[in-house]
Amino acid sequence: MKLYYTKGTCSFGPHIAMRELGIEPEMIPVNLMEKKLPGGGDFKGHNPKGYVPYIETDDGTGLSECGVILQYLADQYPEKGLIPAAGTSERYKVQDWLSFIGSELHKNLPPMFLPNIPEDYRPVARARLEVRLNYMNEELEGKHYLMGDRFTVADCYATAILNWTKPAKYDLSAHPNVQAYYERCCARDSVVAANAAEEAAAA
Ligand SMILES: N[C@@H](CCC(=O)N[C@@H](CS)C(=O)NCC(=O)O)C(=O)O
Repeated sequence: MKLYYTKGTCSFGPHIAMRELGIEPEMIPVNLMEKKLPGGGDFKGHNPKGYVPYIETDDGTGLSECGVILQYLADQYPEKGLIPAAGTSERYKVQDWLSFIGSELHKNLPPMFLPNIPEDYRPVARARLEVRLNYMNEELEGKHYLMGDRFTVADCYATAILNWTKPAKYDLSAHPNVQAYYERCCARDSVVAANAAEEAAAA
């Protein structure tokens, strides 16, 4: 299984899921600015969309959307319990979270810290994010993870995205359940291992 990734991006979500599932990925770093692979190869020759994450499975399937990659990975190892069975209401609830993270968190956090964003848009993104995190904070009341006691691929994705609260200088203490949840996710062996692997590859 090949994981095309860039350190510090959303590709960390699928990377966490792989570590949870015991998959040792072949990790291929992507230079996102130049769309280049190590050795100068053209990343868009693999993923024409030019963004990470991108995975190539052993049967040659290529997948390029976080929420789909995460479901694909978890479905390969149903016994690991990283996602409920397809067709169940729990599965739709995980998909609900994946979609929320993808459209409401993933796309509202980067405008707070990326360069080349009009300065007057930054507070707009911040205000939108705050509303979304208020919702998440309420949902996490009394829960360990987004689905309750069970860690799922939605938590893998959320961890990768909440990492950006650091460069965004967004103080999570205003959302104490989210803050405790994020710290709980970061302490998992899978997250520690994925971090270590990306650090080692960058060294
Ligand atoms: N629709 C994709 C978006 C992935 C995405 O935004 N990737 C960012 C990194 S977090 C990226 O590679 N950006 C570079 C680009 O868009 O050219 C998904 O949900 O997985």
